[in-house]
Amino acid sequence: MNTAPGDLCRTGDRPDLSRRSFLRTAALAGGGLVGATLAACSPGASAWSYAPLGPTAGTTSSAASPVISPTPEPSATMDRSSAAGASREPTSTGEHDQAAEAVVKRFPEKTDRMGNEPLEPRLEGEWKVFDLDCSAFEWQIDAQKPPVQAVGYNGTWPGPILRVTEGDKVRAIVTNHLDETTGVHFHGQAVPNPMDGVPFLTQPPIGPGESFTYEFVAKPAGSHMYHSHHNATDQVGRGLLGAFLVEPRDPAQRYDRTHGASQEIVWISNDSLGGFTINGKGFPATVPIVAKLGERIVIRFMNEGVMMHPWHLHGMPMHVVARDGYPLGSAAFACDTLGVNPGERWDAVIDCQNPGVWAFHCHILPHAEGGEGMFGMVSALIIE
Ligand SMILES: [Cu+2]
Repeated sequence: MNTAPGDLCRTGDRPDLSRRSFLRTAALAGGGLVGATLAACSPGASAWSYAPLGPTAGTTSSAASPVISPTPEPSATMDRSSAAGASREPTSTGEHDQAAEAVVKRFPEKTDRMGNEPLEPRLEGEWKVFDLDCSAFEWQIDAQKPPVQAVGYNGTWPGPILRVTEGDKVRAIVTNHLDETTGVHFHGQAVPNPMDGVPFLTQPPIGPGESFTYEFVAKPAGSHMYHSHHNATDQVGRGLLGAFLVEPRDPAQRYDRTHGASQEIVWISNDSLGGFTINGKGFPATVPIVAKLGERIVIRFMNEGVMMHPWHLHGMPMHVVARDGYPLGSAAFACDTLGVNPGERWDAVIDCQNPGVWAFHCHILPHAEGGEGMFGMVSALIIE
């Protein structure tokens, strides 16, 4: 497992993301988010290729996944229209500037706990066993707002990252500590039908206090997810979701998915109870991606929400190499705005060649910026 700079973002401590460090980088960029030098952003650029690895070559077997997050509305009960923040009227330009600056100064804001922690499986014979406990808990989307009543796997939103290799025998023992029924779907996996996790269609719902064991052979490889498939608008909307990553067995194929990236970021969006979030957090409690100049990183975008989000990176293009776990091969493309529909996963490689603090946000503006500044689906790529 790598310990890339961004990994620090996953801990509550974020030692490398002190205000001093952030401001230093902002200064480097020429004045922070606003003042950052505009980059020559030419999507389609031919500069990027599938050529052999440069010095940034490394393995991306890391389970690491910095958690990024954005800030929704203060209320624990979600109202998407007001969560937009756009409805708030600043009384003057000065007040707007004050609020906008204050929220940026809080970034990256520490919250009590983060999701996306890797969960190592137990080995039982040739089975890789994951224990998943469904429970209800309070979850901080933003440190200055009341926590939301969440549900999740193993106490976090998103749940732990489950990582296996193609062909592994996977056993997931799901125990329901909720006071409601549930079921787990391994989204993108070619499981035997009775293991598909759709209550009343392929299995009885898992009742409170009950357990259900899912067993299947991991395939196909790629970026996948696991989530509730029962009362899902509510349960997934409140955090019953996580990343299920299947590494290709063939090392060459593994390269096709990461292109030697030294840092991997799982980026799960959601847009229900907690407002507009990345990995269960809203700006300024989202976690920036921190990379070294020249580093190559890969982002696994996953959308567990109910609406499409066009992710826009300032300053440099993204090179999209896989969709729903399937490598795009010669159909890979460059862009700076990538729409990710509900249920989709897209893998994008970024060559961090432009130093500075770059905004990285959903470009549906009511999901990201309003009268009181930025919120929700906003983070940053910090290239040092
Ligand atoms: Cu959006």
